[in-house]
Amino acid sequence: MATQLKNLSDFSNVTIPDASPYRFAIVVAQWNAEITNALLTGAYNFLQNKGALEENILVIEVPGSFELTSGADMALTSQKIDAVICLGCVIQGETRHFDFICNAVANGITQLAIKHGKPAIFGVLTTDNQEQAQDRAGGKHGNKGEEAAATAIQMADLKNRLN
Ligand code: DLZ
Repeated sequence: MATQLKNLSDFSNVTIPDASPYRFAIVVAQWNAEITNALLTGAYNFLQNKGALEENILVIEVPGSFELTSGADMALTSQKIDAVICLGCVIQGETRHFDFICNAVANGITQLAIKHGKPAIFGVLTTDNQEQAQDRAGGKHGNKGEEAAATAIQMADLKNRLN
């Protein structure tokens, strides 16, 4: 049964479908682990709260956000997964690394969804500093891992209804 999502300002009027029929992979980067672990907790708990079974949530760690695309591709290729959630945190530094990683992962995840015909969700924080990241990983701007999980459920359900 669909339930009304609470506590997320951007999603407050959105009805999130029942997640119990679906299998999810959460691919999480280890760089900025304090932030990405908080995103993981938000995403994992959200999926469970919407009915996803523990055995239907596969968590995969990759070194950095740049590796999210290949980790998610491996999951979608080798496992029966309905949607993959990519979680990472890229913080602006003094070099252009930030731009390369952000562009690569955004394009990579887009291509991944098209290649597999399955939802691949961009749950990557791209911030100027640590404080902005904390604000979005359980701080004053909520937990973007929860929003990524909500999107994954919505898209898995959409694909199911279109099939
Ligand atoms: C190298 C690097 C840098 C400088 N910054 C981040 C970051 O802020 N967030 C993140 O997730 N990963 C970072 N990385 C690591 C890259 O994502 C990647 O793991 C390496 O470039 C190896 O491919």
